Amino acid sequence: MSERIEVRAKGFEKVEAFVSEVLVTLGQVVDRDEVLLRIEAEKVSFDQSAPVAGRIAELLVTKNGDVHEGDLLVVLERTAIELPRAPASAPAAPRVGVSSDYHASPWIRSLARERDLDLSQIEGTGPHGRIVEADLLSRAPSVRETPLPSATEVHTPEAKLVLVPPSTESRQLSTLQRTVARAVTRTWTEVPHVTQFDESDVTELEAFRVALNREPRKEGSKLSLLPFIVKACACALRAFPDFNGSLAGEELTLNRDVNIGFAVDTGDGLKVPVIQQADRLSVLQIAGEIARLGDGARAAKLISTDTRGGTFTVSNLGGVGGTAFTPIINGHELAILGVSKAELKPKWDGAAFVPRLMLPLSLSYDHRVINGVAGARFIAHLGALLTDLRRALL
Ligand code: CAO
Repeated sequence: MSERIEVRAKGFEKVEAFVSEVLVTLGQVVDRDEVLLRIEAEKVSFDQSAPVAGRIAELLVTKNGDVHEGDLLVVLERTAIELPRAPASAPAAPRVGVSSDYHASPWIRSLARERDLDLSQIEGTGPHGRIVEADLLSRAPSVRETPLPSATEVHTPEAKLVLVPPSTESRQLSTLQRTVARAVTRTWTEVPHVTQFDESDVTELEAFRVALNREPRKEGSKLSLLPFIVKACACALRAFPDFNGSLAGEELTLNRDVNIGFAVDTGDGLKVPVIQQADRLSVLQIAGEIARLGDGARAAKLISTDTRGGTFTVSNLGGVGGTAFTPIINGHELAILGVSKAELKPKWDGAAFVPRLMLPLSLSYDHRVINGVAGARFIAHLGALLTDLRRALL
């Protein structure tokens, strides 16, 4: 009569884990608590021990295989009759492939190696004279400071420490976060992105913006840098129509309208409302649209037409900080502009270093359609427009 005992992965919810070592083979007889597998998860290793003594009836994992919560790892066959072992009084018979005449699991052998202990000099106090962990600890008593839990331990060359599971709390992603997660995963995995970095001297533009904000205006909305950036992008897209397209399968569509989406942090997730026909709008009109759509996004009051038809996206993190980032292309568009925080930097003007306000630009584009030269030209053109928006009139 034999009883089958399933050994399943436990404690790996929401953790990426894989088998780093398989320490047993099919048919092998193991003791209770003998280590069967070593599992790596988030840079720490866990030992999966045998819950009972028995024979390995099924080994369902391989080295480097993924481990998920609840996976069946090993099936042990526990026999009613005690499994054959060497008698305790007699010296243990050498196992095939093992040159020593002591009885110890691979885990004990590796511990002994770590601690530089000679197992042939240690008398085992386990079943049938098997060397167990306590026998090693009596030789090196200082290594463990707290009692051993059943199966979760961290191993370092210096010591064996008990892993205290981190205190956690979990929550479900919101519907918006799930939608964004699916969309960015698709684009990130399907579209070969290249990100081109540059910076634009926006000293004069910023001075112009500050001066404009001091003027009383009917529209009322304060001008940030973003409407100028959107306007410059719209002009650049007119000059480089190949960036204003979309790719579906192998079919490239170039859009006649320039509809620019901009990323809004809603607090609950990311939304990208779209400024329709941005190339036909003035900077003040664009600022009005940004205010309207930004408020609508944060209040969850956008209607479907507010988020449709985008042909290019701007993600401005300049109000937050950072020097550069690699934005992920939105939907089936071909490019996206990431903007980081403008900073005063010393620039050589031919005679001396002068302080200039430099705006970091990060342009990600679909390399299936846009090549590196075009990417570099587009971002240089955009930078020149931001340095002197009068170029938009040309
Ligand atoms: N560098 C330096 N300063 C910048 C800047 C930049 N790149 N961009 C904006 N600023 C300044 C603005 O000019 C404004 O300055 P003043 O207070 O002196 O007028 C200030 O920062 C605040 O701007 P803002 O963030 O309120 O306004 P905005 O028009 O730049 O942006 C909006 C509006 C809706 C896009 C923004 O509120 C937002 O949600 N940003 C987050 C975008 C995001 O999540 N991107 C990541 C997407 S990828 O995960």
